[in-house]
Amino acid sequence: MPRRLTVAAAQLGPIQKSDGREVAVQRMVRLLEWAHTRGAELVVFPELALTTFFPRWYHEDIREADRWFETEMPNPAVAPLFEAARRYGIAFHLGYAEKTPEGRRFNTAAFFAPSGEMVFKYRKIHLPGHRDYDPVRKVQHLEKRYFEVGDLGFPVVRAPVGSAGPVNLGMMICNDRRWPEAWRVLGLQQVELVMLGYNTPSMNSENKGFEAHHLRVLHSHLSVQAGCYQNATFGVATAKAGVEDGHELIGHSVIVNPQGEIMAQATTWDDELIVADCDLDLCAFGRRTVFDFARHRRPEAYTRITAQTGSVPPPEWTPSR
Ligand code: CDV
Repeated sequence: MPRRLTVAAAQLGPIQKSDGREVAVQRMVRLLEWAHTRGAELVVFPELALTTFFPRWYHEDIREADRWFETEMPNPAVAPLFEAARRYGIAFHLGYAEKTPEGRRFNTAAFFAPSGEMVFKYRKIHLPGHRDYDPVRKVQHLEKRYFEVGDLGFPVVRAPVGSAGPVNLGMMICNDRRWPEAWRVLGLQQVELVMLGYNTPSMNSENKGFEAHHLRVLHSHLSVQAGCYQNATFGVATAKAGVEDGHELIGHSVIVNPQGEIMAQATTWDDELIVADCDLDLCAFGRRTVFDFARHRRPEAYTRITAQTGSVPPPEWTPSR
């Protein structure tokens, strides 16, 4: 009996700074309605889906940014989303800013069963950007100011989803997708579906404010396609897209199969749903052939991966005469 799962990426168009959570939630409910119409059993929403991408705004006192954070999940503002998920029987992944009862702040994603029960949570590990106001940048990227590095590792959980039965589920958030180590940690736990949301500015503000548009999208797709292929997993990568208060984010959300092929791709910078039917048995094929880790991996040769953070120059060879 094939294990088939219909998944969707629910891309969100821009959310302006002045938009309250009810604006985002209303749009997300509409996306869940579309997902239901199109037979999706699992929906992935973007990183920090409930608000504008606030790390572009500097606050001297980080407590001033607390209005962007959720102190509990679910909460009254997201109740319509949870009601819609229950009504349609759809499981979903939601990215949000989390402030814990101890006052710790994380860039978080959680996966919920249609009942609203939280199945598991992930806190972003690879935080890009900087901690202090940078006068040289045209746009700030203050994730290192507002969030702590995630403390939950890269968990994979086996949980029943839709008609597929139990599925090995993993998560990463935005910048994590550029790090092969993150994918491999999920691959080593036999992940079958990686859910990830992103907010990627069209401009690389570390590159004197310019980088060709097509490279931003190429690098995003390259990372997800390579990660899926090399770890024999499906991936759903969902963008927040379009122009938020004058600042442009790339779209191009994709669903990728374990061969690294794009199965579906968003074509707008707006709210858009893309859907794909996944044959989860394709993951086992990758895991027993080229990426049979038990047979082919050589961890004894990879010690630098965990022993070292920055790169070091290699020994130099000079001609003897
Ligand atoms: N939200 C992100 O993590 N954005 C980064 C940008 C800053 C490069 C990304 O990897 O897309």
